[in-house]
Amino acid sequence: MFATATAARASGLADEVEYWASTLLANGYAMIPHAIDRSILDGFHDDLHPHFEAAPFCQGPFYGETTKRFGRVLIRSPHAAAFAQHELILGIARRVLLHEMCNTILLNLTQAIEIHPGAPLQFPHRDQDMFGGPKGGRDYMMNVMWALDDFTDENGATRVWPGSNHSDPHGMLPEADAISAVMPRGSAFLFLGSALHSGGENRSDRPRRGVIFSYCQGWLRPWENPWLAYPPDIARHFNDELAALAGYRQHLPSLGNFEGQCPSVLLHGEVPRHLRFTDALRADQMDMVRQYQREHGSLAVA
Ligand SMILES: O=C(O)CCC(=O)C(=O)O
Ligand SMILES: [Fe+2]
Repeated sequence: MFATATAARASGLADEVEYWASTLLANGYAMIPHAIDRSILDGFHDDLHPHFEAAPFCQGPFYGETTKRFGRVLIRSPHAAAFAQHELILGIARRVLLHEMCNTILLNLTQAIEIHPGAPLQFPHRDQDMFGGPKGGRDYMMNVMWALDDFTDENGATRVWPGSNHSDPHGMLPEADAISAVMPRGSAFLFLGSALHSGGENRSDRPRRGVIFSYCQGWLRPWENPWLAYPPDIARHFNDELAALAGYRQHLPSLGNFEGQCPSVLLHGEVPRHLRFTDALRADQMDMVRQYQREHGSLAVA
């Protein structure tokens, strides 16, 4: 009975992941209304409120001088984990970002953004331009903008150019083609790293609060340095999946290791002065190594 219910739930989740991932890949964005429990949303907002109050306005025309931002959201509220580890959203991120050469995802950043009245349109951009690799037909990252307030056309809802993930990765598009992510608080607005977007203009008399959780392929250097944002003394209080998302996991083969081991070794008890370097290879790489050893008569073949 339990197994059947679990299997049904798993296949329901897989179908949902497929639905949202194909919408996202087709249009460059997808909006999931009311994607989190109201009580979690309220608790999260209450915890972040003093940080929004205390944060200084940003400097520079991109961040916006009438906009406040702060990072390290996982340490600002115990509710942040429910957003970072949202089961459906993680499923979508994995579906969109993982492939045979990319076996993990990372939190690319967590960032709270408060756009104040009078803020102008933000410069339209594609977030994956932070990464220097080739562009066009590939996605290195996926963003999730969580609405802490209702997002409206007047208060600076994020804008996106539908289908811009398929257009010239370096080109701008007409202002008139942008749409606003108008959504009730608690909704999640997903957009690809290749999608042209920007913060909206706030013509209302109240600030607009949102929080971005973004995910990138695990072989990339995340925008927000996770090991400084969440050093081992902090990350040891995270659950295993959250710690892995925050960088305490290797991307095969052995990328991001600590003394030849998974960096999660730093989160559990005493760390020995010397650790044993331990292979963490992709299956195809391990096969090649074993094959080589067989052909060359190595004594070390297991
Ligand atoms: O605040 C927003 O709606 C979007 C901000 C954004 O895209 C960015 O700063 O990269
Ligand atoms: Fe952006």
